[in-house]
Amino acid sequence: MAKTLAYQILEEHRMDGALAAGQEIGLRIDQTLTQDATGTTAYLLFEAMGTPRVKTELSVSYVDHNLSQFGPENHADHLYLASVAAAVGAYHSRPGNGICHQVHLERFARPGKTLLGSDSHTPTAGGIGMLAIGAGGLDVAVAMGGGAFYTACPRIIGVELRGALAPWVASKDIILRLLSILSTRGNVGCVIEYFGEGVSTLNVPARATCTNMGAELGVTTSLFPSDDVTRQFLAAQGRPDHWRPLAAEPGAKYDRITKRLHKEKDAATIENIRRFCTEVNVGAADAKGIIDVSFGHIVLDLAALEPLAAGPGSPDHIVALADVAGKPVDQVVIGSCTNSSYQDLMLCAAVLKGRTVHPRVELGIHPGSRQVLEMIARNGALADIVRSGARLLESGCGACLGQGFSPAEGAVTLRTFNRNFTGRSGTANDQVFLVSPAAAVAAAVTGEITDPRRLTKWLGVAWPRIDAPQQFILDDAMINPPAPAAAKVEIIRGASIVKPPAGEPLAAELAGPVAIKVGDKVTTDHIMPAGTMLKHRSNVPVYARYVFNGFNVEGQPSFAQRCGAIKQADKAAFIVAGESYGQGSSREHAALCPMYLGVRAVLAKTIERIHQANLVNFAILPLTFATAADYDRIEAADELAIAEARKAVAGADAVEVRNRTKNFAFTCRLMLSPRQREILLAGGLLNYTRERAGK
Ligand code: MIC
Ligand code: SF4
Repeated sequence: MAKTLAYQILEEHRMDGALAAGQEIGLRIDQTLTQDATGTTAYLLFEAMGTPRVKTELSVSYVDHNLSQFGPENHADHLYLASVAAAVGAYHSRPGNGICHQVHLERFARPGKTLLGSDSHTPTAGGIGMLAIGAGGLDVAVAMGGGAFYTACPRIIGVELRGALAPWVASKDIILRLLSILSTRGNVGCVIEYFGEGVSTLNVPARATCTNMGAELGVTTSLFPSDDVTRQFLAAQGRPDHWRPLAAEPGAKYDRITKRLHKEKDAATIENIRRFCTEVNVGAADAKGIIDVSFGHIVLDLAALEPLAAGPGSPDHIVALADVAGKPVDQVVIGSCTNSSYQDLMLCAAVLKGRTVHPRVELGIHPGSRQVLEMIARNGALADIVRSGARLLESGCGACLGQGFSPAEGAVTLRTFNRNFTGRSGTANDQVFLVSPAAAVAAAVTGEITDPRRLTKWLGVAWPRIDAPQQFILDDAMINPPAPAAAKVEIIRGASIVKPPAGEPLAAELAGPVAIKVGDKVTTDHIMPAGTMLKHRSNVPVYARYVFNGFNVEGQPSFAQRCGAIKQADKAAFIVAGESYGQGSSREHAALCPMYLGVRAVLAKTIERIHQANLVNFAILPLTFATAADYDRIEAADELAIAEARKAVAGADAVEVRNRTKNFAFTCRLMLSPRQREILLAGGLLNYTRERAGK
């Protein structure tokens, strides 16, 4: 049978398990990446495993997330990361060198290889034809030690691109359109594979914008073929020998996808599935309005795409830019691993040239990497940006995760980022629209949401065609190579670098109160906020004080304090959640810190892939309601009990949970692979890995 591209790479890297969708497979990982916010824990866990040197072809430790350096903690992280990378054989990309995904794409990503990164946007490298997956730091640490990465063998969603984008319409609009079709829910265990004649019209950074934001769909990764455009990009990056042609085999079949949707709530999504997917079947609605919609592959006519935006609150609140045009804008930020490439910034510079940022707007620009910054500095585009009044921000993540540039309450801000979960900007009541660089810069000069296609007519700005450079400026001086194996390297550990706590083997019975009940789409940003608390990542006891910080009510005990009392009473704490619990980032602190506080089980309607794996890795039972309505019957502080927790984890697919307060029992599913069961019984992946190494 003709194979998809994803299955070709999976087959080349399979170490364990069968290549059948839904089955757990173990993959050989060629490269890993970590960043500072997840990297300190990943390296501390790697050290705890006792492996002296990394065993991958390449491991890179980036510093890009927390560059604010208020207080000593960030710098202490940088010193630890630089020294530990040198000691264990990893490369270290120093602060200032750029955002991990952008730099990895430029300097290291290779078609046909596998990459595991402790960051959910690792799939950015899929733009070059690499199978790149985001995971928790502990999974990455295991891969650095040569262990397989375990994940569900994916179903493949085919996305056929036809034609070419019109002027001012961007690859960001492709992925926003996909978000309007697939939404952020219900795509767990899938891979997006792009194909079709439209692929060759997109340059590598444009492809990477699509694969980057595939993370918002909740898919395992996204993948483009490796073709002549890829070859040219790698040659311009001085790496022609890293190219390898790759594509799906002719006649490869993509999976038929079924989504459970709500007739009214998801009406727009259903309509889009009808418009953009092949062979659509819409089932009949049940008594609760739930419909099964199944469809074949997605077809996007690039020429017909229009500029889009994701409205405040979620990356899948998609609106046509033309429909919100005219809304006054207070702030614009261009950057992030989604849209901060050379081409992105050149387009912005061309619009800003000879103009001043609109009087009501503050414009900030984070170049994606030092390479991008140097390119625009040397060709003069930076001068046009500076002259326009834009504020030049560091080559790093910055505003994307609330490290500065927070908007005023209620202020309208347009960002070229990938996430706009409420509060992520650092402001509780934020109004963040996610848009393409073209739409962002259009708003920056007009002071209102503007369809960028109107710029030509309104301001006489000709659409600037930005060609891929024949040669990028190459300088890896800010990437420290590892020290030779025989060298003695002192690992620098500041006071804030604290060994992460180990998990406890699962108890026979779990009993205790619901420490919190939350609704649908609670992201890891809600569970474990970044912002000003980010600097505590290397110190779990301190960072754990902020779990569910946004849900804490002044004058009442915080989530951490409630958990403290539960722990003192020698009970287990439970979390009850709605749909898509843990969506968003790979941050394992959203599992590690609750584990530290004594949380032993999460009961949710559905749990997102990376977070589910992180819960298992940190010995928290990921349970899903067999009957979604049981969620409504539980209240915060209810006492729950799982009498046979250990026995169920050892072998059952379901477990009975008793609500002792309201005196009823209900069933939860335990969707676990045999390996995950062993991990939970052992008290987490670290204990499990150590036990196996001992054997
Ligand atoms: C994000 O974009 O949410 C982050 C910050 O990059 C996270 C990683 C983290 O929390 O450190 C991610 O995407 O995984
Ligand atoms: Fe950094 Fe934002 Fe990308 Fe996360 S999404 S890696 S915070 S730029």
